[in-house]
Amino acid sequence: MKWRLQEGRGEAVYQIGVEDNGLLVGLSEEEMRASLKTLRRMAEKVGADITVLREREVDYDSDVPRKITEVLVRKVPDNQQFLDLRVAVLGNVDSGKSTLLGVLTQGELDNGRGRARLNLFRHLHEIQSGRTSSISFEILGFNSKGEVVNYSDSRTAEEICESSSKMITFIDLAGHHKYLKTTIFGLTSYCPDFAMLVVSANTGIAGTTREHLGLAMALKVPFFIVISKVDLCSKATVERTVKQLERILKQPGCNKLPLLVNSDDDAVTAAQQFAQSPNITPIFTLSSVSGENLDLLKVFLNILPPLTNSKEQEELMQQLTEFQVDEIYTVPEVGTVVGGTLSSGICREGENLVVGPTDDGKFLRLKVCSIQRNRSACRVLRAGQAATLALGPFDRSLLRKGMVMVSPEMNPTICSVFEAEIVLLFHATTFRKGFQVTVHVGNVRQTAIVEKIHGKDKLRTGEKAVVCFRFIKHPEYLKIGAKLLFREGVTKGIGHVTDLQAITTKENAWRSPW
Ligand SMILES: Nc1nc2c(ncn2[C@@H]2O[C@H](COP(=O)(O)OP(=O)(O)OP(=O)(O)O)[C@@H](O)[C@H]2O)c(=O)[nH]1
Ligand SMILES: [Mg+2]
Repeated sequence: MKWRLQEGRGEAVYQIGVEDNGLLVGLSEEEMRASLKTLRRMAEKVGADITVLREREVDYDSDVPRKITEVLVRKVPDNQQFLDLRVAVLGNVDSGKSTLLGVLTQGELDNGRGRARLNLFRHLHEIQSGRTSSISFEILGFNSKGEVVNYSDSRTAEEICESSSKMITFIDLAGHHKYLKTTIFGLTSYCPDFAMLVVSANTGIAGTTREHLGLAMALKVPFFIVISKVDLCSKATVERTVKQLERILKQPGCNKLPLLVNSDDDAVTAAQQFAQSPNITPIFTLSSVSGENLDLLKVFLNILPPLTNSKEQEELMQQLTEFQVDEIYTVPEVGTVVGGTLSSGICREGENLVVGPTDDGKFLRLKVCSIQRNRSACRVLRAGQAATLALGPFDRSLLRKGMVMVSPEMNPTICSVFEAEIVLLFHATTFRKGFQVTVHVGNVRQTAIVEKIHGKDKLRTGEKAVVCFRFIKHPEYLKIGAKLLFREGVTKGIGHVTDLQAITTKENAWRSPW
């Protein structure tokens, strides 16, 4: 059990009544009771909690009824407060993303006129227009019994963190085309484990839905689908939208296996199969107004495991510290605060790091004064975790999104010129030398100019090539192999970084800005 929990990063599902070779023999009531008792004792020994997910009767050659029970065992690792997952929320404008998150995280149903989303908005113009334009984070916790912990019975994020053994952080993104840049940034920089694509039942696949679906696929973020607003239309309309989605998912370009979730049992199966093969795409049909099927999504989210295994996680933690700066704030009495994700290593309170590159390619010293996760204090941050770091008196104007904060011994390679192997997905004008595009790589977002296309003069839709780009403003910190996405108007492409023209940062000994 210890090993399995470690493998599953704190979670494991046990099937009792299934033989090692997969034969569904089932157990009699008496045997099941004894087995569960043993499992419970094992769990107690390692400090884990267990929840029965479901019971099934099996058709086995026997007079007495025999059952199979599936049990979720969860143990929060000693060095962690809770298990956590990040889910980016995608979908067309008005499909009901913010509303669904409002309902999940506040615990109260919507009135169909935008009540539930109010707490999620960050700007006055968002409240007035009802349109999300920025990126906001919402948390939904589950306690050790698999029950939801949210604002309905907790007052603060800190309270939610304290009572949860698993925490899902939703990244609410904007559906409107106007904010696509911000939405791509949300998807590339916050390293979500999963994406949830929300489609309104009454409009079906419309507007930016296809584009968002394409983005999740290009960035290889496993996704599941929520068809919202089923209260607004007939069963037949909902079915039509499901069919439309299934057809698109099965197309050769997507190659997904849709799995419609209609019962608790389906939700358990969906979570387990999804974890084993991200090609499975669970589909939920629900309403944030009537609450129909909302429970199925909760069952699914409670069991959904992280897809990276503990070994990859260990390896990342062994590397030097690297924190991606995604947001910058000034907080009264605290000073400059940055939000982002620790992509590798460990970061402790009081740690000295360097941040850069600045416009002239330098890295500056700074000290991490304190760390917060989900608005509560945290002493140690581990690879993969998102957090906000307080930097005390550090001058905010020296920072920008897209910078990294790294260990001083890292000698980060920065570059203005880099090469990438790309596929041109769509273009309107000619893609050739001199063309300018917005390049997204992780949290880096900058206009770059095409300097050279290897072996070709120009590129056509669907063609592959190695292309040399130059950032027009300032150098960036990039890594070979990083996924890249670029666009300009309707021109779009994806690929990965293959080579960098490194600018050495060694000679510019770390400067102190104060
Ligand atoms: N009847 C009904 N209305 C819903 C449901 N979900 C959302 N709505 C309404 O749909 C409208 C749009 O919802 P939002 O949550 O703002 O949509 P969004 O996807 O976040 O939109 P953007 O952030 O602009 O991309 C609001 O008026 C909601 O009250 C639902 O399940 N049923
Ligand atoms: Mg919204």
